[in-house]
Amino acid sequence: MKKLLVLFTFYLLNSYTYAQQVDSTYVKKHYSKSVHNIKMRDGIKLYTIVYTPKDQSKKYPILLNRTCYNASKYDNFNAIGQPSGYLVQDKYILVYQDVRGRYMSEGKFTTLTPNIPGNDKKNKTAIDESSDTYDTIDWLIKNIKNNNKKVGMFGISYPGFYTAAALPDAHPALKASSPQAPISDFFFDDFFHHGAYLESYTAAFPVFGYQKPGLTKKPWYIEQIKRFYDNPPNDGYKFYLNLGPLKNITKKYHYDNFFWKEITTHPNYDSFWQKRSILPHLKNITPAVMTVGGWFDAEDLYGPINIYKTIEKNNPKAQNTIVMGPWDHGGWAREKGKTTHNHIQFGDSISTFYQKEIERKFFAHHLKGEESKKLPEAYMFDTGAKAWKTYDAWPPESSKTTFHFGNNGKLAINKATNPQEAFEYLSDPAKPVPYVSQMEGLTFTPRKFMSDDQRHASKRPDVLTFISDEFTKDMTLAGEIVAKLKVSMTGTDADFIVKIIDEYPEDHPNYDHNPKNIIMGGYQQLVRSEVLRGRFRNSFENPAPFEPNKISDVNIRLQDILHTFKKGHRIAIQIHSTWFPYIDRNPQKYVDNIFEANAEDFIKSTIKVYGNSVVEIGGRISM
Ligand code: PG9
Repeated sequence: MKKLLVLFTFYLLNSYTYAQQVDSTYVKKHYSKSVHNIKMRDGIKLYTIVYTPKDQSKKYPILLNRTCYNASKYDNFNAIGQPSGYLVQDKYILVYQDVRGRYMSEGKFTTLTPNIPGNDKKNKTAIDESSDTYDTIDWLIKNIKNNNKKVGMFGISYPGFYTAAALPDAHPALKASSPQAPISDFFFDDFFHHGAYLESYTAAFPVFGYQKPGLTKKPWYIEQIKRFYDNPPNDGYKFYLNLGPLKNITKKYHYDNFFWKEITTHPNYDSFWQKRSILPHLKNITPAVMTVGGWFDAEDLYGPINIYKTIEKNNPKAQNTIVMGPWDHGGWAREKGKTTHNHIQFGDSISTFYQKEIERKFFAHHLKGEESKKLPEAYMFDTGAKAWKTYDAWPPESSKTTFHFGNNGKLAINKATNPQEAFEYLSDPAKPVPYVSQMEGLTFTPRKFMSDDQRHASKRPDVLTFISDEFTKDMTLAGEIVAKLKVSMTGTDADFIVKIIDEYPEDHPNYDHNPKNIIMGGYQQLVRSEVLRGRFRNSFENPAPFEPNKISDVNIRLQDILHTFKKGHRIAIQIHSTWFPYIDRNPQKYVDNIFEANAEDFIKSTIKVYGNSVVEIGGRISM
């Protein structure tokens, strides 16, 4: 039990914890704390902790963080979590608030609160995160002493969603907003990826699936988490395979979880999910926005990229910046010295650089009027060159590179080959492709796989692997990625996973942070990957079965890339149809709702990918 709590707390703190350059002694010395239950327009009170600089000789901006992950973890002058030590030392009025229905705040928790357009203050029932933030900011600037009437917001993950959700109809005092690893839409972030369910998230559902019994500073769902973690397996692959169809998760674990019920009764992109996307509401944006994400963020990579792009499209004149670094989920808030993601090293103190030179200057400029060079439109880390690059547009006006599949596993670049008619494999849901190269236990959320070695997959007959010649000079791919596949199958549904891989030369040196068995020579590093549940190939709202043995188009948009394939490396592309237990297994026989499928619905299927399929990478690409 204690181990469970430690693990769970570690996840929450570690996922969103800034490097702790300051400790509670510093905060206690320089800040005084007050606690307020701020009344919203419908009368519900939200629990809000405020730290005000003791030096009252000047006025300070407010930095607001709204969270579903327990504002009280910032009690006792803890600065861990957010903001970074640089911001704490620069002195702001630091505000942490439990969102409606969480921990010490009143009201009912709603999954990804739908935005109600128009912040009509007269309508006391039109409640969403925009109205709650508006009312909070209005109260703070009127009641907290010595504030300079300017407010900044930021948050990582779900708190990143609350930051983005405050942008529509924003309070005029909101001058700077930084959604970080923000969820934008649960059908593309976190739990679903293009219709495939992320089975690797299954143990996380208790966090969001039970309304709290009253005001509390402690998690109320530990008993439900214990259903998984009381006796956690060593091998998640075997655990979930033995569990069988998803309906057994409902039976054995989440039988009383309202969020699991929402997920399992809305398997398609219906109005339930559509109205929870924040993207359609990102119009008339007034604050400066700096959206931050990690290229290896397995949870929310779609979110930051698409929040930035949507703001850019709807508000071309907005001050709108995107920052993407070599991080996993919220990695920019942690400084370990050497920046690594799983087996790969990217450089030293990259999070510190971001906190000190990018984030700190963003808020100081917009909230304190401090001079600083205008942030570039895009501040992007090249994960192959392992260096920051700036762009005045994202995606950049770079040319598109087209990859063609050739015989004998060859990958041709910008020139069609004359391949065999089709490449085929037998996809068997009873023997799915493992999504990680090493055995791992239960995941609270998936992480390591985003830059993992793919040699285990290359060896499998149910994985198509196409590899280029060795590069004689560096090749940089920057921008969007679309896989335009032509496929057929003996079944009536299938998933398609597409991976972009950087194959290292055989003499590549090992990294000293890895165990001895991790050999970097010949490493096939995953750079970008995505899945599409084939039934959604024409529409996420209206799925359709495949006609057996009939050629169909399946176009898959992967998330963006900035990666230089160095001289001596190769690029590889993999295509397969199972990816376990990262995502659930497609029965490959069309059933209306896979969450209700039975064991006998799972069938083998011979899948063909035709030679005239291509993958396009770079610049802006239309589907
Ligand atoms: N990606 C984080 C998460 C959401 C739901 C379950 C588990 C993790 C987050 O957005 O907070």
